[in-house]
Amino acid sequence: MGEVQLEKRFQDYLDGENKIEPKDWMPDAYRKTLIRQISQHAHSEVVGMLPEANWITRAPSLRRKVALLAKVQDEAGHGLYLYSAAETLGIDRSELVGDLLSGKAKYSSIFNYPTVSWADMGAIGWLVDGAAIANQVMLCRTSYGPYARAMVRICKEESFHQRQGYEIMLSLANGTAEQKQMAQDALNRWWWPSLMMFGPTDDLSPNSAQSMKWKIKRKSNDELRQEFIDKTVPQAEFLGLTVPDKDLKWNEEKQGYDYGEIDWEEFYNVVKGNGPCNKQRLSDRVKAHEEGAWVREAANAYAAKEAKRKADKVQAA
Ligand code: BYC
Repeated sequence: MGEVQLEKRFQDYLDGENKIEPKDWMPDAYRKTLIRQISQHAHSEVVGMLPEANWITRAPSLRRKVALLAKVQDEAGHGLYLYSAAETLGIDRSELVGDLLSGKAKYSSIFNYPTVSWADMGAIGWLVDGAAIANQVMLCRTSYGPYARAMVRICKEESFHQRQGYEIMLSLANGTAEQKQMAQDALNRWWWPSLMMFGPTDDLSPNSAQSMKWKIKRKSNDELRQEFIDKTVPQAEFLGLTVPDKDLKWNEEKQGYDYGEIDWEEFYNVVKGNGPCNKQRLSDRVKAHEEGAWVREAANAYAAKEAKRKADKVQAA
């Protein structure tokens, strides 16, 4: 069968709502797009541990510390599921990690902002994990089987993360005037960067059209951003906090909120590596990778020993 026919059969298969599995035929560009997206997603989970890990030792109570520790640990697990999903596409994890550490690979812009107060732990859980859920629920139906299955488990854990953050915001918002102000300041800091997580507007999103056709993405960047805003504004109102957008207004006709202009210059600047914490995040990852070399070496030595033991056993039998 020629390439054109194979591609048509592939598209028909997707249009029939079937999942693509690792050994199925797929166009090269589909494979590349998935490797790009899944690895960026994995890197985001791993780099995403850093802003919150910064507060584990300073959590205000044992209960908060335990919850935050569990959340940060979950993010490491998400990174591992996603690297495994990417590996099913024929790429080696060390290559992906190498691209992250050299600064070649992208990860979510949101993790290049600093966490300056405890309230940021609340805002991250509520807004950042909230935005992640909005995006990831649709990815549970993505067309590539291993990615879709990883997302189901990740989404369950993300909803705990979101509630953990909202509960911190609720305590602060119902606390002293100073605590309420901390919560408001955190909302002010994280609102706009959270909206940027969904990526550029649809007309400026180079990958969207093809990814939607291949059913990798099920909803567009703007659709998801709108859903997130519509869900989150009432949550801010419940907290008694103000969303920092003077143009935010309910639009009866579209049954959704109109919102102000996102600062896309800031977004592209952060994506290019010039955000407030890009350099620190990368150097922290490089340091962690170097310091973890002995663990990888030990695991490899153990795997080699086990393989030899098994081979010797077979030979002896
Ligand atoms: N930041 O054509 P577009 C978490 C890039 S972590 C940086 O729309 P696409 C958590 C984009 O990659 C959850 N770059 O792209 C962890 C593309 O660049 P290239 C993270 C961005 O892929 C710890 C270019 O801009 N979630 O939950 O169709 C603690 C053009 O964009 C961003 C995921 O990764 C950005 N925000 O759509 C707490 C979800 N946005 O590669 C929480 C999986 C865009 O062409 N990813 N770019 O040079 C996706 O769903 C999609 O990749 C996106 C972008 C919606 C993000």
